[in-house]
Amino acid sequence: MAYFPAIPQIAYEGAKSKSSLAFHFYDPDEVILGKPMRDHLRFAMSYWHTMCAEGADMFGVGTLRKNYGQSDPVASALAKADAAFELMQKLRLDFYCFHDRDIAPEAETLAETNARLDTVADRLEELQQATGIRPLWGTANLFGHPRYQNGAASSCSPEVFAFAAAQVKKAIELTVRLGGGGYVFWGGREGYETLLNTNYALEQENIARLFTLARDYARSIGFTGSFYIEPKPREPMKHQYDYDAATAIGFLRKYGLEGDFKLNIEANHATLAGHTFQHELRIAREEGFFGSIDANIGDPLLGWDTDQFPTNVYDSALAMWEVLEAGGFTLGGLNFDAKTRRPSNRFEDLFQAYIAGMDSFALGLRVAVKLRADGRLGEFVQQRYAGYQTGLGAQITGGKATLQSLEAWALAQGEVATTSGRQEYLEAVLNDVMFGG
Ligand code: XUL
Ligand code: CO
Repeated sequence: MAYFPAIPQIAYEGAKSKSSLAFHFYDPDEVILGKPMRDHLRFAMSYWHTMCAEGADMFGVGTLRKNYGQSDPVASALAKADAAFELMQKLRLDFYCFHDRDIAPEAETLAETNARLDTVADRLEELQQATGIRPLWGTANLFGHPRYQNGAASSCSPEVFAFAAAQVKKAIELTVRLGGGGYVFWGGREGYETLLNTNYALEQENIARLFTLARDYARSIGFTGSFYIEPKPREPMKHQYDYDAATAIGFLRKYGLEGDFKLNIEANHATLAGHTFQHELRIAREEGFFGSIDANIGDPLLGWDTDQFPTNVYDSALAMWEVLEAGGFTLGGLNFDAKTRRPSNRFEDLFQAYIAGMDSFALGLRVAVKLRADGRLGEFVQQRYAGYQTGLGAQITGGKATLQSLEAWALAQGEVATTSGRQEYLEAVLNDVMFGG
C-alpha cells in the first residue's frame, strides 16, 4: 500500500534543478574522498518526529494526522512501520532511530506493552530484510509516562528505577534484534526542578548504576555497538544532568564508562547550552567521544528546543569539518531529530523538509572537503602553535620546563611578541571557499 502516493522516489537532479522533490546537492552514490556520500553522511530518520508527531503544541492540537488510516493501536503501529519504510525508501534514508514507544504505544501492563513491541518488531524485521534499511540506534522513552515525572534512573522512587530498568532491558533487546549500531541515553527527565527536594549525589550514582547495568546486560546478549549519551542543558527539567559534552564526558570518566560510551551531539542542544554545534563536536572529537549526531537547528530568538530541520550551511559545513577531522562516522550517523513547523501540515512538507536537511548536510560535506583541500584554515592553526614544536615550546610540552626555568627565561627577556588571531581573515576564507570559484 502506498501511504504517500503523490511522492516519487527522490532523485539527485543537481544544483540547477528547481524541483522541490529532488536532491540538489545530495547524490548518495557520488564518491567523495574515496567513499559514497551516503557513507559519509549516514542519514537517519527520527521515528518520533517523522512518523508520530502531529504538530501539537502547548496551545493547540496536531495539524497533521499520523494514524495511517487505522484506529486500533497495534494496527496503527504496523501501518506506521510500513509507512516509515516507504518514506525512508523514497528519501533514500539508510537508517532510522527509534524510542520503544514510537514503534508501539504503551498498553495497560508492561507485559502487554512488550508483546506489542514484539509484534511490531516482527514487521520491522521483515521490512528491514526487504530494504536493507536498519536502525542507527534505539532508545527507551523514559520521560513520557507520568511515572517518570521525577526522573527515571534519577527518580526518588526505587519502583520507578525498576520500571526504567525493565524498559531499558527490552529496548536493548529490540535494538540488538534489529541490528542497531547504537543505543542512546538522552537524559529525558534526569535532572531537577529544584535543589530543595533533590539528593544530587544519589541521583548521579543511580544514573551511573543504570548505565552500568545496561552496558553489562547488552554486552552479555551480544551487543557490539556503541552507547551514546546525548547532552542537553535544560528541557524538560530546569536542569538536565547531561548538561553538555564536557559534563557528560566527566561523568562517563568518573564512573568508568568511557570504554563503551560516546556522545550523540545534537545541534540545538549545543545552542541551548550556550555553545555552538561545532564546539560540542570539537569537544567530543578531541576528547575521544565523537559518536553520532542529531541534526537540527534552533531559532536564535527562541530559548527552547524547536527541533527545526537544518538549513544553515555555515553550521553544517563546520560540523562536517569536525566529522572529517574525526575520521568520519563509524557506527554513528546523522539523525534528523527535527520536525516540520506546525503550519507545514502536509506530508509533502515533511518530504521537502528532509530534502532540505539532507541537501544542507551534503553542501556542508562538500564545503568541508573544499576547506581541507584549500588548506588555509588548517595551515593557520598549525602555524599559530608552531612555537611549541621547538626550543622553549618543546620544553614546555615535553614536561621539561619548571616554574624556575620559565622564570629564568622570562627574566632574561624584554617583552614577548604578540600574534594576531586573524579571526576576520579566517571567516573570509570560509566565505571564499563557500562562494568563490
Ligand atoms: C530530546 C531529544 C530526544 C533524543 C532521543 O530533546 O533530542 O528526542 O534524541 O531520546
Ligand atoms: Co535528539
